[in-house]
Amino acid sequence: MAEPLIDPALVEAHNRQAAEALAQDYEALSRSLSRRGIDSEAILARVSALEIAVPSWGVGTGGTRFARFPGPGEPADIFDKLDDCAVIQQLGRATPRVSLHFPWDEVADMAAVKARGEALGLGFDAVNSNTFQDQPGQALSYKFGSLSHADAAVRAQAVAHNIDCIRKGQALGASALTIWLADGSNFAGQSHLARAFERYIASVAEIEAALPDDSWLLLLEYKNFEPAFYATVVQDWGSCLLAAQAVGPRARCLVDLGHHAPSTNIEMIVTRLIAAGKLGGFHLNDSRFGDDDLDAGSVDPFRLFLVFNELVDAEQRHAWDEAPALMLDQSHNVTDPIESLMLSADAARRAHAQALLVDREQLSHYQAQNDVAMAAETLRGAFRTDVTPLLAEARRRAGGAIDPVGAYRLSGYRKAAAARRPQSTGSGGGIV
Ligand code: AFD
Ligand code: MN
Ligand code: MN
Repeated sequence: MAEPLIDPALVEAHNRQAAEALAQDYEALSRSLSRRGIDSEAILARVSALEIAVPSWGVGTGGTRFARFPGPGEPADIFDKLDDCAVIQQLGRATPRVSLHFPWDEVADMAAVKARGEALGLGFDAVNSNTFQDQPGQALSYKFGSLSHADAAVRAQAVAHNIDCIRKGQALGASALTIWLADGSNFAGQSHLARAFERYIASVAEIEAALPDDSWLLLLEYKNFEPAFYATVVQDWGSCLLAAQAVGPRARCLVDLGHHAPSTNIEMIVTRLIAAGKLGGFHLNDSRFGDDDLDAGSVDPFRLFLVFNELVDAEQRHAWDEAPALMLDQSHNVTDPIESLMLSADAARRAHAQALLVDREQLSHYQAQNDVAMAAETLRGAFRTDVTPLLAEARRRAGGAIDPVGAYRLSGYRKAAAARRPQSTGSGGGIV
């Protein structure tokens, strides 16, 4: 990290206080893993390599449909956001890239954004387009849709915006565009379901044709409802898969964990998309009802583990050419976003580590024998393993904080940001 925003001496001093206990706990964990035939150093190396992108919109305070309660020291622009993302990376060492959102993060000089990111040791992940809001001065409204709009002129405007996002992504050194489409209808009969989907696919195909080269991917999100409640154009993984298949090899599906009905078996969807060669990436978060955008693993850590379990299994089967991209997508109404994002990244690495502990040979054996209890217990045994010391040790060795939230609170970063940054006033509805 070229320019640490938190005093490294503070992190070091904070780490020193916890170092002895960590050494003991990591040693104890290593011993207990070794009794299971697992080399903790190998798991630590794998976990340290797991990178998760942070959404630029995640470092601001979100809201509900009803209100937004701004927090102190909220970032005012992309440069402030990059600072906050750099703090998350400095302390957590799991999130080296930022995913930008346009036009929210728009500035005249994208090279300056790239340069600032580099100075902070940050790279750039997938860029995100926004056709779910009208922008000041925009010629045509998205009130009744964008890429699937009945009017070709609105579709053309939305396509042009997405292509502009790709160009901005190129300037940043990104290599994917993520499209989340809010298009849909609230009343039966409002929109022609089949034609709206065809129009969406045709628009996405135009965007795909504008991708710079084969290293670029188009990540298509699906979402079961909201803001349209009767029929969302890309409402589920089936629609998303059909679209990605129709558009071509560079179009892939993005699984946002919050975009399913409660009790949906997301890990099964993951296996199907992998089988189709169409799993492009994830937006990690957690939810109880809908698109709650809560911290990853905060409601159902077992579900997060089961998703990572399928990813580890697929990797070991060589089921893909390219691992799916991991990104966080969350919104914070009642927590400090920096803390929440650090905790979510930690939850992702935890689930990954636990998934790496699954004895797959043993699991296959029990599955073949139809030994249901022991097959289930094989998974649960891995999930029950407390890998906290391993995650902390990975951070410590990478120069991060043993306890990122503790170090962050001690640093007074938020207070200093609040003194420096104008208080954000927006208090209307704030879904992001
Ligand atoms: C909204 C959508 C979706 C998307 C995000 C950023 O539900 O998850 O990724 O906005 O565009 O939260
Ligand atoms: Mn998302
Ligand atoms: Mn969402």
